[in-house]
Amino acid sequence: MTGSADIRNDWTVAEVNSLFALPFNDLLFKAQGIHRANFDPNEVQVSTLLSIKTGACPEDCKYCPQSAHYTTDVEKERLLEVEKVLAEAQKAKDLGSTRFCMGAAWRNPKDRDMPYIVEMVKGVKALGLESCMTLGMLSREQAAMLKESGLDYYNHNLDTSPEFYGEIITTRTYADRLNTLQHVRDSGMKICSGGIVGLGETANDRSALLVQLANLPQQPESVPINMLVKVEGTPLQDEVDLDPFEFIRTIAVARIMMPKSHVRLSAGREEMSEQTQSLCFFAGANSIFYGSKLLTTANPEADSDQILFQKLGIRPEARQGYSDEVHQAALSDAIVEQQQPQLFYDAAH
Ligand code: SAM
Ligand code: DTB
Ligand code: SF4
Repeated sequence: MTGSADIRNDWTVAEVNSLFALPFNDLLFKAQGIHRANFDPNEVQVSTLLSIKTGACPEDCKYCPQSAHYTTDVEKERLLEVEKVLAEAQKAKDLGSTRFCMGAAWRNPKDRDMPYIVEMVKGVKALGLESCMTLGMLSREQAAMLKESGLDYYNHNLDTSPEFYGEIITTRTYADRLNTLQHVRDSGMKICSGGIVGLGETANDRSALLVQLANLPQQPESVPINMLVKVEGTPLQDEVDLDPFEFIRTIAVARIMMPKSHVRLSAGREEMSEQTQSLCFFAGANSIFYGSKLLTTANPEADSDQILFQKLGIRPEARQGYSDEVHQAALSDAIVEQQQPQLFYDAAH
């Protein structure tokens, strides 16, 4: 065990399998109890994503519409200009987002890209937003440079279990991913790392992924759980749907194992009912991507999320370190604007 007393880094797959096997109500009750002991259960952190460099990626991740190995409808784009990125960050802020996450379809950033990346981070920070980037593998030096420029979070997912990983990605190894996470941790940035479910993995693989994440020397501050978005042209376009209850269970088990991390109900919300999403919040998810686009695929429109938050009495979480409402105001205002008598009625009964 390391770190805080209630954080464990010695989980076993067998033990996690038995959490998954609990009756649904027992599992959700346990997860909700742990959630309440660590977070305000009615607050959800809201992040907005932007693809700053789209398509033509040399990696072969079988789920990904941006891989150059597959033919999809994704339009390739060069690295966006800094001004354009900052204009999108401003829009995200106006909509009430507190974190701006920039993603690039790269194996790793090239040194010639770094000056532009650094300007983007500085600009996003100057707007008063938290910043996150996901650019592929990072060297120790690149991680230090990003930290120096003010980057708060770096996203790099383990995606699945070590055992199943080779079925999904062959162009970089699990060890490469763990190395990048170590460089990010050593730089002092916060880690955002999670995975995807619905890739055709087994229940044991889902447990093994969560064991990898929870047993890192220090648990990731942010844990995105993505449901596969099946994109035409990718090898996983016809993958069988994962039962939504299995997805909700995955969120609940992540919450139990990583009690102080934000667990993000990440890709796949566009295909989920409001009720499935609500059970994910009950199971301990307390972060979402907000805004009509993820990187290349659709996400629920901002106004439908505002309505969902209002129905559930969920408030957007303030930016870390800001106890006041400055950064909450825009989204809270938007939610108030969405309120209608019928919704008040629903919320009160
Ligand atoms: N290229 C960088 C990398 O892979 O590290 C950053 C961007 S990549 C799109 C970030 C993550 O998005 C992946 O690790 C994967 O978990 C998730 N992702 C990509 N395509 C997805 C899809 N079709 N459905 C769900 N999640 C997806
Ligand atoms: C993460 O775990 N999910 C986000 C973010 N990190 C970069 C990406 C989801 C991408 C979904 C497919 C797409 O829109 O291209
Ligand atoms: Fe490239 Fe990232 Fe997509 Fe893999 S997930 S193909 S690394 S953009």
